[in-house]
Amino acid sequence: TSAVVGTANTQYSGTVQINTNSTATGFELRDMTRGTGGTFGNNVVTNLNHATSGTGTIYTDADNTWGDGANYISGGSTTSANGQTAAVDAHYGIMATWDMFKKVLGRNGIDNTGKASYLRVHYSSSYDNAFWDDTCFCMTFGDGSSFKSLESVDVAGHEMSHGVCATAVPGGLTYSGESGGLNESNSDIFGTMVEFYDLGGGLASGATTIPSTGGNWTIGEQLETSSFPTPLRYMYKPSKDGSSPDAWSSTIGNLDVHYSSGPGNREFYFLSQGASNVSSSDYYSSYTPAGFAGVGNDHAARIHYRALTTYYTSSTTYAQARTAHINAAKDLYGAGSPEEQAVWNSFAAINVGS
Ligand code: ASN
Ligand code: ZN
Repeated sequence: TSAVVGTANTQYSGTVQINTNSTATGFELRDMTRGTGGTFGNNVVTNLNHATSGTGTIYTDADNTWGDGANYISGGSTTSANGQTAAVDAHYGIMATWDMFKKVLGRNGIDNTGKASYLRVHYSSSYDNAFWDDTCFCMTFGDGSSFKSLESVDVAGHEMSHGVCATAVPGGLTYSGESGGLNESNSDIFGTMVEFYDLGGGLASGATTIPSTGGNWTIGEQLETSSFPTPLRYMYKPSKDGSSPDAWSSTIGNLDVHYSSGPGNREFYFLSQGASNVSSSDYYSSYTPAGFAGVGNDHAARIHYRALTTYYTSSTTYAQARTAHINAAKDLYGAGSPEEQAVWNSFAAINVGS
């Protein structure tokens, strides 16, 4: 077998080049260039064919041109059955995520030793979610029902980032209470950074920085349908989802982790973009300073990553995260740097340490 490059007609990213494997009988959806060891020896994509357990079957193809680029809505006019399009979207999303972590942040894959993962698609029927599982070291995607098929780049990046968090923080970041909100927020932050990296051409160019324009600050906007016509989450103003708070309060740990993530997402948005380039109704809370400068995606992502990998523990709270991010900004950019100041401002803006 040998590493080759195929063509993929994706649902969410257009026609792209993907890394595949040439075998004696055809081609395999196996990335010979990313991941070693693990269950399959490299990152691969498998077809669950609507089952809810098992490793699934690795996708194969006769001509190394994959998918049909159709706009799949399970239960809608176009269903994805067990087709390749979902598989190549997932594959592409993890290629971009893997490279963003490696090229920008210097992390060797999910666990920093390059251990391969696998991606299972067509989980169950009309399943409206995707998830990471520590025990299989794998990611799983449903075909959607209210949502389109779940394999957008930001969602793939979100799921793989759960694996990063689980291996980067000793013992993992406990998935309940405030630490659970920070765990979810970490996945939304890196899922969004992957989207900016990808849309800025980072995968093809091997860029070592993350651009600050070209992506967006919502999660799952590509999955919208007429029955669910909004993104899953709004990082710049979490309360737009109707359930997430914009700022920390002492009871935030009682919320579902996908809502207690809101202030963490908003803090990162402020850290990157500052608080002056959104309309006042979109950023204002009584804690928000009149306006302050952001440091851009690249520096914000490095600060966040250093805080996560160097200072977080399994029980980190919002107040402890603030200290972690201040220390990370000092380590990377110096005490008194604009980056350190932006961390103070961005946490104050979510009512932490204000
Ligand atoms: N898609 C969800 C997530 O990754 C699944 C879950 O609730 N854990 O957060
Ligand atoms: Zn998550």
